[in-house]
Amino acid sequence: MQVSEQLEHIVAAQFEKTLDQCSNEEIYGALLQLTKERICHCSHPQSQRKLYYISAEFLIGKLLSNNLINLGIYEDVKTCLSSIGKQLSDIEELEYEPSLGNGGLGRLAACFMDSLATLGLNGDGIGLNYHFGLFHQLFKNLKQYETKDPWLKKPSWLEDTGISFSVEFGHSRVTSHLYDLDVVGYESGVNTLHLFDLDGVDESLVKEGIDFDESLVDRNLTLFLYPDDSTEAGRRLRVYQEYFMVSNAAQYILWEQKKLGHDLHHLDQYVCIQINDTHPSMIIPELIRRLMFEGVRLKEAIKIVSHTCAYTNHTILAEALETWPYDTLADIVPQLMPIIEVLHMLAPPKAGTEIIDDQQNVHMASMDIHYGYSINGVAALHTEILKTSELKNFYELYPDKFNNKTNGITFRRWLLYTNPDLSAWIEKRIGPGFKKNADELTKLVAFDQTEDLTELKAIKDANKQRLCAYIEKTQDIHMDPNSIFDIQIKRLHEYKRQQMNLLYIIWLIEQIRKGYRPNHKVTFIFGAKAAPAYILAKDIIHAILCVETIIEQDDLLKQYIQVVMVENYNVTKAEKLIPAADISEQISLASKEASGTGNMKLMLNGAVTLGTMDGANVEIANLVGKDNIYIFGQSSETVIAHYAHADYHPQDYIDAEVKAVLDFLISDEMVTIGDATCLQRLYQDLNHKDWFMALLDLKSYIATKNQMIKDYQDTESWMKKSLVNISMAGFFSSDRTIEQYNHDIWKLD
Ligand code: GL9
Repeated sequence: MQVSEQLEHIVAAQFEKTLDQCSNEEIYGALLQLTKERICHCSHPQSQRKLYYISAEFLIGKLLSNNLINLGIYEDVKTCLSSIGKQLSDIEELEYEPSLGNGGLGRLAACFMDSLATLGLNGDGIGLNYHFGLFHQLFKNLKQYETKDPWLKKPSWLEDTGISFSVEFGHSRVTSHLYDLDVVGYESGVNTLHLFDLDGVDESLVKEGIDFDESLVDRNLTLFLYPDDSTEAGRRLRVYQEYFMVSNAAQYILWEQKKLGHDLHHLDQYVCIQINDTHPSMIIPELIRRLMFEGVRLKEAIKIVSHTCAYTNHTILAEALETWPYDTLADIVPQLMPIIEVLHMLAPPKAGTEIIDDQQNVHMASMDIHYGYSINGVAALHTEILKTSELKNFYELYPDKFNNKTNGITFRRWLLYTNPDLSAWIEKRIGPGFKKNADELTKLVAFDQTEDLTELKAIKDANKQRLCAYIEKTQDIHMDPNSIFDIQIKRLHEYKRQQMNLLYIIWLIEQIRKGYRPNHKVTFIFGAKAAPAYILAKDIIHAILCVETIIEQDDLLKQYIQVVMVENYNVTKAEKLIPAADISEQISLASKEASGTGNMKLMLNGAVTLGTMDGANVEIANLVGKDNIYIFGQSSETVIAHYAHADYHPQDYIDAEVKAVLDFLISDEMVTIGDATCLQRLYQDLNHKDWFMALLDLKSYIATKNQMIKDYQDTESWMKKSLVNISMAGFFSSDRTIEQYNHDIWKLD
């Protein structure tokens, strides 16, 4: 049936109207139903062996357009709507974004779901159905405030399966409820994302703040995406959520496998489980326990599970390598403790690889590594660092378990959807094959004639205009589309060094005031949320917003520079920002950004990277060559050595020029508009601690960024760089990543 015909049918049945009589809300409802009806005709991949990708986060973003694209009816729907004077983008605005993740790790899981379905691989996701996603960020008095983010509205993509399990804790027992979400592949099959929830969640328990009351666990367990691990209550909530997730996962997997008639003694032949960071690590003892309920003896259950589970490490930052006090676990999940004890005792006795350490802390990653059959990092450099330093002791025990899987992104969302004009430009030159085989993008390098590049520039300019209109509409800020758009969008974290970017801007302010006249206006765009309890991150946001205001109110400065901090950065905003970027800021302290995926999205959309040799930047640099990327800063070896010798002191890097930049933070003009306490704290930190070494690289950052702005003047040569970046981005398709996972780890046939 034609799209228009089907839509008319749906609205006639649902609302007794014709399409042109419908409100946008009604059209949204109808499109949802149309999509679901079409998905019913897609088939699930059917291999014997199945992957279960368990993750505490799936940052899926809005689904309507993505599903329409993958079903191949996006253009038809657009045309149909425009025939009645409507725009798909207006309808899309009505959809709430499911922000079920904090950042890259959750978004990666979502890209993986898309690629699994697209490649026809039998792999489902398992996670939690948080009622409130990552908080909504508001700026008030030049500071971040957090408000709740309800997203579960009707109509919704979620399907109630009626499936439920019982999950026990030390002091309570709860009943779960499973909701399923279809994940449609591009012109291919469909997989399922299973999101577990509680039966009796009480949304009214969330007042203004976001806090957890353990006595109400049967009503609030899945209320929010773990918001705060700075408090004991926050950490305990996390243990509750993690166990709830994996206990449901274990029960679901065994239920499904038994239904398929598979012999649980050979579970490892039929099932592989990917443990996404340490949040799902308790799946190991829980699955062992559940297998024992099914009559499998302990030793055999351990062996089966060890051949079933594989672990991905996403960061070397200690804060994310979870360890839980033994007593906390014994209190919340006492049933796991005998098994964790056994796993601890059976593991090879090697210093630094203990599951339970002398201080009675349980190390989740140690359990994953001893009892998983594969351990992977997420970019070549990151995996090397795991092997040679962070997980060195484990690597000596199990060299064969270690492997690298460089991250990727789905090109359906991050190119076809976000940048339709660029997609058309590409298709006109190399045909449509790149949509399924991203490597074909390399054919583009040949299209570097003036006409090609002029068109490419026009596309970038139009995307910048669109972003300007959007920012004007949403934040009432006017931006100059002819300025250079220098974009840093990612979680706010000291290691990502938004503060270093800010110090550059301050340096530039001081230069302009001394008489320097930049030859091109630059708009510095930030998008970042700070974890609610991360004080210094919030101070950095405050300082950025203060500088934004100072420039805005200064007639000289605003001719040359502007700072725009985008409020409530999320997937939807990323989709609008990325196609408009000229410069992609990837300036983490070398060794700290495991991979990054925003770097890949920006490159694919023609931005040129300004970055350190960190994470996947290293691979980007190798692919595009040194003329098409701007690299600065100290190497990861140097940085790791500074930490090892504890010999980094910010004072060693403060000369008169740097001092002037730092002093600006607590200058009268900052303190008059800002909060002196916050600004002082940031100032003191940078002067005396600077744990993530912003000052180490500040000078080379300034020089490299200046060079970049200068080079932008030569439009044709800049656009060539942009073209090379687009052409070489094919390697970063998540289809490639997933094929590698499948080939090396999952082996689904
Ligand atoms: C992260 C890394 O910091 C990123 O560099 C990496 O690209 C992604 C995906 O592998 O994983 N690890 C991590 O804990 N987060 C990452 O983004 N954190 C969040 O998403 C909150």
